[in-house]
Amino acid sequence: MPAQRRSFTRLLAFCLASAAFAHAFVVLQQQAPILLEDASRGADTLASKELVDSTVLQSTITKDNLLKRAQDLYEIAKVSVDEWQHPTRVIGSEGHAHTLEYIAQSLESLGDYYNISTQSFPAVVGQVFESRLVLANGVPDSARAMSNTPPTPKKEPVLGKLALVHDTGCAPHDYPSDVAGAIAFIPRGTCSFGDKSALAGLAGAKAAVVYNTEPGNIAGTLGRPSPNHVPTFGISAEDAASFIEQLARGEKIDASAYIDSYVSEIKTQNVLAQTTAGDPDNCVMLGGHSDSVGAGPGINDDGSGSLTLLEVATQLTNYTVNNCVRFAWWSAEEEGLLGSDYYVSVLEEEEKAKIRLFMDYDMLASPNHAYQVYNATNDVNPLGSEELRDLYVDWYTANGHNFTFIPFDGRSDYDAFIKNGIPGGGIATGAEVIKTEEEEEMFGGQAGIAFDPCYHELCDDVSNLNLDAWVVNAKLVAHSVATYARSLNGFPKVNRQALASASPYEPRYHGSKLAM
Ligand code: DPN
Ligand code: ZN
Repeated sequence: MPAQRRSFTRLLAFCLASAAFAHAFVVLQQQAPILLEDASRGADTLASKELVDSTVLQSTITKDNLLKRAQDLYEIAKVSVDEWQHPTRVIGSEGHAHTLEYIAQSLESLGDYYNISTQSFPAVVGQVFESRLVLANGVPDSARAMSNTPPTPKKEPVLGKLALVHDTGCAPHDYPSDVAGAIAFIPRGTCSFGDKSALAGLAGAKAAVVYNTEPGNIAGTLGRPSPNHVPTFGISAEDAASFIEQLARGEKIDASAYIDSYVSEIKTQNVLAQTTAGDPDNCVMLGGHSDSVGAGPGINDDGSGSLTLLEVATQLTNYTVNNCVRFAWWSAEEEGLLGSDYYVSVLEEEEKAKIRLFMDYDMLASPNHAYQVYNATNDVNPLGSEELRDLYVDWYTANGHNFTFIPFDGRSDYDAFIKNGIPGGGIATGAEVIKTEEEEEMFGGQAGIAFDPCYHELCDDVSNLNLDAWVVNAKLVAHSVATYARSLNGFPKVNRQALASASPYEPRYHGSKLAM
């Protein structure tokens, strides 16, 4: 990463952090008795507004407004072109920094309807530009540099003997003395790739190769960078087999490793906005993610969700609410749900209790769309998830739209909420999965191709949006907000005391998802 961009990112992080601090300061001041007069004046203005109503809020959603926002977001993604050679809003890019600014400034322009804050957290960014592993004069087909690997020194090849590591390579004594100055050859399993790389580094290895112990390749990440990491590859069990045998027989194998990459830990930010009106002990929360992948501008994933939130947040300011509404724009979703994970991880128990439900809005305008509802049932999710699911079902049904249920399997930002006892759910329009004949009958579009053929690709631009599906879903988002902002009567309350003894969970799509 060029130093110039790094310093810009740092500057932005600083500005956002300062803005958050300034804002927190203002909030504190408003709560001080001396400013009570101001606060009550604000309340008068709110009281003169009508209570939010679903039909009315839905009627404020227009294709023009959504499209304009998508066009703006694409222009923002283009700010990254200098450095990325294409539009992107990946964390750490200027396109993402400008996305955060756009969200924060749009919210700030809404006056004092919301308390706005940003929340900084660490995330790793990295890219592998080029790599090559040579073992005994041959290049194993399956060899791939791991994500977040450091480059080889001066981005030049390192040479050494291949040194077989004992057991799983998860303890220092698994690394024999001949690892020093060599390229460590380590089996997969038990501990993370990052741990293996660091132990190899501590044993003096110049580089490391982790080989699979089950059929197939390894697409892994070293996770958080460590000064002990060495340049690290993964190879398949098939490619490794003959080398393991040769090394076990005591034969020597020459190896060379080359990686051109960068990796660094940056700060990125979630943006949050909470209505000043409404019962702060009973909040309706919803979120989308502000970041895209590096490959493209992410206008559907998740421009569509995060812009819907912004539009609904804007329209909501014309009404008052009974329950507080909290909007979140998560960062680093694409790096493994980092922003939402961080947010929930630092919530006190009593703060968790105030979030009555969390609604996830990730990909609402896929070009070959289906109307998908997360099948969040109460038997395996916090109580209330199913009521939320049924709100979506009832709305699609009442408005004459077909829908399908999709697995509520933890692949988006709702996961940290439900794992912490907060009811959750959401809707989506599909990513890489291929549309079936039956779904073509239900939703139109084309069977045999993906719901979003541009998922995580450069072509996820404005032309990738299905605007009609987007409007439908944005109205449903408005409906969900209006319904619960008006009343949570009858919406179940989670017994959080009973939860305290709940068992820990195995995350699947989180930051460490590919680490072992
Ligand atoms: N929205 C996708 C992403 O951020 O990469 C993840 C996703 C895809 C979630 C399909 C649910 C279903
Ligand atoms: Zn997404």
